[in-house]
Amino acid sequence: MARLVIVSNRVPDQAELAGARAGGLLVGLADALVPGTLWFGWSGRRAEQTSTTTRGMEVNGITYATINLGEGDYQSFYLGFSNGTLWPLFHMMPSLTVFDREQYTVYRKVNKAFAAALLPLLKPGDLIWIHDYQLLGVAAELRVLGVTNRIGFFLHIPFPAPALLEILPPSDEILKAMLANDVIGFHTERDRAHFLGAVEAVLGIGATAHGVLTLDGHVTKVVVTPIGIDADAFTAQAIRASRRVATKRMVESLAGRALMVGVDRLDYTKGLPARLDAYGRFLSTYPEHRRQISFLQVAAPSREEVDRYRALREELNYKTGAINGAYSDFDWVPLRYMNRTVSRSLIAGFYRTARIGLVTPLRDGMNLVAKEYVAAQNAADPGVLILSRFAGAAAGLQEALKVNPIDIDSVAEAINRALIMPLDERQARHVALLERVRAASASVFCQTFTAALTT
Ligand code: ADQ
Repeated sequence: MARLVIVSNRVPDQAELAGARAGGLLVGLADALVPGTLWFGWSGRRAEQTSTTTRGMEVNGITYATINLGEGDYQSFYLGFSNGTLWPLFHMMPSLTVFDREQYTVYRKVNKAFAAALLPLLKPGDLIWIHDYQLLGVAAELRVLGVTNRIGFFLHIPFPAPALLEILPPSDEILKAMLANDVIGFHTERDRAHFLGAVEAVLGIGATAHGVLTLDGHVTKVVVTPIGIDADAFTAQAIRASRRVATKRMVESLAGRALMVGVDRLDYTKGLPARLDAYGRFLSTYPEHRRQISFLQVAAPSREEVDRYRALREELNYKTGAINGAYSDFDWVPLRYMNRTVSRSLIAGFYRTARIGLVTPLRDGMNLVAKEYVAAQNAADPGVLILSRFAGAAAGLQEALKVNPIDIDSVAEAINRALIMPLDERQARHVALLERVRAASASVFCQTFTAALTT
């Protein structure tokens, strides 16, 4: 079997490999990580200059090869073009999107540096699988260096509607660079349609009925391969977690009240201010539920060097104070807000305890929290998933209560509906959802993508 070479912006560090820290990519790729695999990317460390050679480490037969990023490159490539331009634009938030030509030049330079550092590690027959928006140009740079291996690219975030992509000044260069891949994968049909529409609108290239594009004689197949989790393993983890002292203490602290849980990276795409507003609206509209519910929101710190993220943290602190100030009683706090990373094992216990999982991003590639929440439930007495229709996960989780996250009244209504939902309806929804989460698993994701890449 061909060796798989995974290329991503960040290579997991020791803490992520040990499961102590959040890492969506690691969860989704677990099945592809067989001994012999090579994983190449940034170490997460900054140096004076971006490295030209890699440093290797082997864990369980998998080789992790990393480079460091120069401080200036980190600012322009990572914080700048990747997270200040592509991240908001691809999440369809044009008003938050900034563009700086110099940052884009550095983005291209760093993509080239990734390709150059990877080149000496490649062998004939390797399957190269590149991940995410930071590395849109790596396949094209590898082709310039003469690499003829099969190369695939998977986008973990949404792909914007064509009219939005056209806002990006170098949209033509970026799309052309992407077409140096042999396979391009997206989470949903909507993302794929947006991409094909953008290629048509910007480059004038139409796809065949099977989503095949041809540029200068090179053929690219565009596929939909939604990422998933290992549901059975997560169910087992949640059962173990429910027996832990920490989970028991959490249950005791609820004093018989229903728990609602939200788990996110602290990011403006996750819709957290609107979510807190919706909870405030719920408490004011349904006074009968006051004192009967406790909402735990975990928000892991993320991209803290960026002003917008700092401002978001302040806003959430303020809103938390306002809700608790208005509704708390001496023996009841309506909102528990944890602005820190919590281990997966603890989170699994929170999910299982929670009567409601509240997942309301404004826009999300997939959202694995929705799938984890479903897998963690006790089938005999399952909780209810409230899910934004703008998460990729909504395309595959029909039995969730779907909401538009900016319509805070509809979210408040959904919370009420979930709280009063009879057991038989909760069970029927959960059986169906669990089946869907098990079917669209992490291993199916890896297998379908690598199969498309092989043929
Ligand atoms: P993320 O935006 O990071 O990922 P998501 O898919 O929701 O988001 O979560 C990834 C993992 O991080 C999950 O396993 C979750 O449990 C964990 N996690 C999230 N918040 C956490 C917290 N506060 N504390 C501890 N763990 C936390 C990107 C895209 C998504 C896409 C994934 C995978 O933005 O849309 O689903 O990649 O493709």
